[in-house]
Amino acid sequence: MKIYEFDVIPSTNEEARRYLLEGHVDPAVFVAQHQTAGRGRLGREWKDEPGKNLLMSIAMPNPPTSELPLLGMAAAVIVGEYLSSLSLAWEAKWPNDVLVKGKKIAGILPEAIWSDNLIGVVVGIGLNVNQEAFPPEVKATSLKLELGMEIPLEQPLMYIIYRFKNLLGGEIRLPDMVSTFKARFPYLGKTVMVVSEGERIEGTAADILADGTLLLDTPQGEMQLRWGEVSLR
Ligand code: BT5
Repeated sequence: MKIYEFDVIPSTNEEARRYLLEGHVDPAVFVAQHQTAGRGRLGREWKDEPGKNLLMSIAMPNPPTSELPLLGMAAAVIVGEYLSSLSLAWEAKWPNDVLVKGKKIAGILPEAIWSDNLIGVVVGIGLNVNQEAFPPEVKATSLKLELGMEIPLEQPLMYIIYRFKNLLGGEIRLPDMVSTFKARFPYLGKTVMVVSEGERIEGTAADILADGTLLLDTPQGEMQLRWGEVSLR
């Protein structure tokens, strides 16, 4: 997979999107030392200290699925596997955050890229590696804060690329990724509040289905949610 490296750009997802719109047929990776307009979901910001964190996007003209929740989950599990290799315990927070001791260490942004048709998918991954201070309003941590040592950014980068190659090559099965995600999701069986498409829904987190949706038992009946913000009640 070709790797395009940048010092400072607005957003690696944006660069990957442009690449797909140019009509390339091979998957590629975009990495930056710093983003000036790093994106989260729903117009939120992803912040980084220059040179400290892994900021990457994978452009896939032929993704193994166009189900974005599934791809986001697979990316979260891949990041989680890397954390396990460092003996770090991690949790998966639906739809696709990775937490260590309840603090966010990685965020994932899957995006479908359309022109007339769907032309591909971009999966953006931000992993906090060597950054030690975060804005107080963000409940975040990093590898350095958890491990007490610096990690070269190439290490998680190469691991993630290797596993995405497995995903594209069919050596990773998506149902297995969903199972792992589910096993790491600490809210199953608990009463949660989900904010989804502007609505607040309370219920019991009953299951994560094969397509990555969250099944919520509510007083009004079962609901299947594709995206949302989930918190414990
Ligand atoms: C995400 O959004 O978690 C997806 C983040 C994806 C970032 C990557 S970096 C490479 C690629 N290029 C991009 O432009 N984006 C992707 P969301 O679930 O909406 O979470 C965003 C929220 O996380 C913010 O509103 C903050 O509260 C918090 N946040 C911001 N920066 C953070 C950080 N470095 N670590 C932990 N939390 C952070």
